[in-house]
Formats: sequence, C-alpha cells, structure tokens
Amino acid sequence: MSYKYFHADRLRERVPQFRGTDEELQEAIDDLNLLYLSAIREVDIKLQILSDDFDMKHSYMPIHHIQSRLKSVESIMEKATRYGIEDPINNLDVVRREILDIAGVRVVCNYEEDLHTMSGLLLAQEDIELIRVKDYCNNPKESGYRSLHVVVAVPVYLVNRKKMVPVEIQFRSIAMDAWASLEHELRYKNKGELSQDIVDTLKESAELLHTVDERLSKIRHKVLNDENKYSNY
Ligand code: 0O2
Repeated sequence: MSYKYFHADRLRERVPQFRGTDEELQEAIDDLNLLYLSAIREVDIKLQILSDDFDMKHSYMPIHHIQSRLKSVESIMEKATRYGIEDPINNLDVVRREILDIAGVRVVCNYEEDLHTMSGLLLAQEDIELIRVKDYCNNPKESGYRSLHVVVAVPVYLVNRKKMVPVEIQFRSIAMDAWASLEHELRYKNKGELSQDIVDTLKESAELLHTVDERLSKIRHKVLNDENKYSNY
C-alpha cells in the first residue's frame, strides 16, 4: 500500500483553488495520505490480532472480513464544503479537525452481537481514544440502514512526531453489509433518486434481514449452549 496516492501534475487540476506551489500541494496531500493510511493500517492490524486471539481461544473468528478506504481529495472537499468549511483546500487543519471519516474501515462480522464485542475490545485498548459512536444498529436510519459507527483516534508514530489520527470504523453483520452495499449501488445508479415504492421496499428488506440476523444469533446460542463452547464471551 503506497501513501503516494496522487501525483503532483494531476493534483493541481483536481484542486485548482490551492494557493501554494505544486510542491506545497504535493507535500500537503502526501502528508494527509501518509497519516490516514497509517491510521487505517493500525486499526486493521489491531482488529486482525483480536480476531486471531478469538480464534486461538475459542476456535471462532468473529470477523468475516475487513475493508478499508481513504476518502478521495474531491470527496473530502465536497464534504468539507457541505459542512460549511470555507475554502477547505487552503484550510486543511480545519478539514482534518472536522471531517472524521477521511480514513474508513469497515468490519463485517458474522453475527450481530459480534459488532459490540469487537468494538468493545478495540475501545478497551489504552492507546485508542473514543471520539464518537453512532449506533445505527439499535437506532436504524430512516432508509433502514443498520451499522455501528465508531470514530476513534489512533496514534501514528512518524520520524519526529506522534499524531492522533481519526478513523471511522463501521461494524456490520454480513446481512447489514449485503443490504448496505446493494442499496448504495441502487442509489448510485439512480443518482440518489429512488421512487417511494422502492425506498419502502428497501426499508422492509432491511427489517427482514434484521429478523434473519436475530434468528441466526438465536440458533448460534442454542448450538453453543448445547455444546457448552465459547463460554468466555
Ligand atoms: P462511504 O464511502 O461509504 O464512506 P454525512 O452523512 O456523510 O454528512 P456522517 O456523520 O459521516 O455525515 O454520516 P453517517 O450517516 O453517520 O455515516 C455516513 C456513512 O454511513 C456513509 O458514508 C455510508 O457508508 C454509511 N451510510 C449511512 N447511511 C446509509 C444508508 O442509508 N445507506 C447506505 N448504503 N449507507 C449508509 P458515505 O459518506 O456515503 O461514503
């Protein structure tokens, strides 16, 4: 994974409003990429270690898979403008303070209860700082979207400085992730415009999948109790 994500000649055309030189622009973006990609790595490795330890102790891996993404410069600028930050490309310090999902990690777990187990284990680590939690599992969005969003700050140690860097972690079950991916694609394909009928059907589908999640958890507990395994959860 390279932090040199963007190249100077292409950057200028993407953010023509930047007031400094091409070199200054490149440096600012490289710095942003290095910090946020490093923070993603830190979170990713922490979660993998937790999952491996679960596997060692209980022969069970709660995490199905992990994905990560770095927001593009355009997307950061669009969100900053939406948040009312004036001239964001020339005020990157404000952007970094206000936009908390420049680094994003998505943790897809097997069962719904794993989301809180994994987020709890991560938040218990002493070098992790909790910034914000949005629990869309217990309080789903109007669309039907369910997920546990946790924003943390993780330390990134560079040659001559330490920075606490925010990362948004979305914890989802497989069912929640499947729904969100398909709904996102449908919305994207229709440029955000979906008829009320489709919106209602999508919401209903999210609720059905939630019922399936609950049912699968019950089955799992039944099996685990029967076999008396994983008693340390
Ligand atoms: P990406 O690339 O998926 O991350 P915002 O709404 O962005 O102004 P905030 O507080 O970050 O501000 O919003 P929120 O709703 O807490 O989290 C936004 C992210 O959650 C989205 O990221 C999606 O990933 C996901 N999300 C939220 N609501 C929905 C939904 O109804 N459907 C789907 N499929 N995903 C949702 P981005 O920014 O869209 O991009």
